[in-house]
This record gives sequence, C-alpha cells and structure tokens, in this order.
Amino acid sequence: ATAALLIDEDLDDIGLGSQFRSDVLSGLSQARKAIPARWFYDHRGSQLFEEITVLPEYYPTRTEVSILTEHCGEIAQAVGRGRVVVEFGAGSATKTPLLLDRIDAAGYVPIDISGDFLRESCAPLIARYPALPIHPVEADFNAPAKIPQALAGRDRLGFFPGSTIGNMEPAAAIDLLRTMRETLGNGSMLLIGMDRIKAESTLTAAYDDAMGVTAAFNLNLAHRINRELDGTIPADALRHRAVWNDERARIEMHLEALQDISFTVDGYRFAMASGETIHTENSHKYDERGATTLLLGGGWEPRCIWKDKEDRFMVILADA
Ligand code: AVJ
Repeated sequence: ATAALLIDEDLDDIGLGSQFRSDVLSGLSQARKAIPARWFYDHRGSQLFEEITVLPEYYPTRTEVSILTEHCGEIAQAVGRGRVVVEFGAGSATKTPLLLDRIDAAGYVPIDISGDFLRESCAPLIARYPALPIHPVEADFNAPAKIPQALAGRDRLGFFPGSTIGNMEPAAAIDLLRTMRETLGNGSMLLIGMDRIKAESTLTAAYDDAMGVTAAFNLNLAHRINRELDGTIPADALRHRAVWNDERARIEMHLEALQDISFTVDGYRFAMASGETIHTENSHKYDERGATTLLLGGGWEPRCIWKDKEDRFMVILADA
C-alpha cells in the first residue's frame, strides 16, 4: 500500500550512520515492513522485558528456571566437572548460578554485545564466585568468538537459555548453532532453552498480557525510533498485535496502523495504510523433533532433554 522509498544499495551510498538506522530505514522500505527484534533492547526496552519475565501470563522465564532448579543434579552429572562455561548473551543473575553452583566450572566466559550490560551482570557473579576465573568478552556472538587464552585447553559448555534462539528464523538459527560449535570446539557441549509449541490461547496471552506490558515493550520500538532517529511515528495510531503463525510455529509481534498514517524517520517519509503492520518479532516454538532437527543441522547431537510437568518449555543438552 506504500511506496518503497529506499533500497539497500541506496543505504550503502548514504554511508549509514548506525546499524540501527540502516535496519530501520531498510525495514520500513520493504513491501512488508519489518524491523529486527534485537532493536527492542534499549535501556527502556530492557526494563520492560524484565517486567515481562515476571508477568503471570509470561510462563517461559519461570518455567525454565524451575526446570534448571529441579534437574540441576542430573544436568551437572551429564555435564561433568571442570568445563569452561561460555554463556551467549550476558548472564541472567537467576539462571547462571543454577549451573555454576553445581558443575565446578574451570571458568566463566559471558559473551555479549553490550559491554555495559556485561559488566553489570558480571559483578554479582564475581562476588558470589571469588575463586572462579571470569573473562567477559564484548562481542557479537553471531560471529565466532575467541575464548581467552587463560582458559584454553579445557572442554567447554555453551549456555544459551531463555529461548533466545526462538527469535531467529530456522536458517539463521542453524547458522548461529554452527557458529557456536566453532566457538566452543570439539569435545564441547551446549545447554540450550527452547519454548515449546502449545495451546494458541496460552501463547497469545503470553505475548499480549492483560497489563499491557508487552504492548508497551513493542511500542517502545516506535518511541526509540522517534528518540534516536529523529522520527515522527505517531505511536498513538499504532496498536500492539501478537498473532500465532501456525504454519511457521511462531508467535509474531506486529505494530498495526489504526488509520492511514505517514511519518518521517531521519528525513525519509514513510506511509502506512490502516491495518498495515510493522513486523517486529518472531518467537519460534518447537517440539522435540523440530528442536532435534535444528540442533543436528547446527552440528549438535542432542543427548538429554528436560521439561516441566506441563510440557511448556524444554532445556536440551547436546554434544558437539
Ligand atoms: C527474549 C526472545 C525469549 O520471544 O519470548 C517476550 C522476547 N517478546 N515478549 C520471547 C519477548 C515479547 C522473548 N525472548
């Protein structure tokens, strides 16, 4: 319904100021507007996500924590002692200790793109494990990372909780798993959390909560664009939508225009017809077969799988 004003080649010519800017401008220029979910997480967005994790409808976080708590003995036994734990994304204060308390790790290497967030999340772990060598790495974990020399020669355990892999389309998820395999090396293991396919009403409630926190999280992206990219998006004319895409087994979040609107971002004009959406997130859900296929495609052999009683979430241990 709206003209694509920019194509990628144009953006290259402009000499894009930032990745955020180029993702937003090219995403809004597509016939189907879409912006990658990673841009939700500015300071406000990270705050809102923290609020989401404790909502009554948002089961993934508390369910994963309960699986890790309940099965940490078995997990520790399967993992063995003396590994270097490599966490993809900075440690969440609640999940990482469930692992570190049990497995007598030889070191801990959180990899995160935000140095600030790394330092913040490491501080409590340094205090809690004074004898554990902790070597944070500030990097994008989508590219192979170098594990600090001081921890070389030890088998590694990758830790990727939170169903973060669900944000990726299967092809990208497999690429990431392969990259992790490369970062971690032979003899390594991967402990990964994945959200499961379940009743549609449970899923849509988790992504469209009664208090409107997820709506605020989604709409914050429009506010962020206005704040950081000199945008004029009329956020009141957008509404949060969470829809289950059954064919792709994923929850999609969109920002839907409630009327015909037009706005600018960094001087470029965009239009949306009433009902048109900006696709802001995919959250893929898996069953055991889907998870196995994904892991095998990424070079990982699943060894154990732990679930909660209601089959809502799973934590899988896989061998390189
Ligand atoms: C952080 C990607 C796991 O997909 O459930 C929560 C993000 N989006 N509510 C998810 C999210 C809306 C979350 N992940």
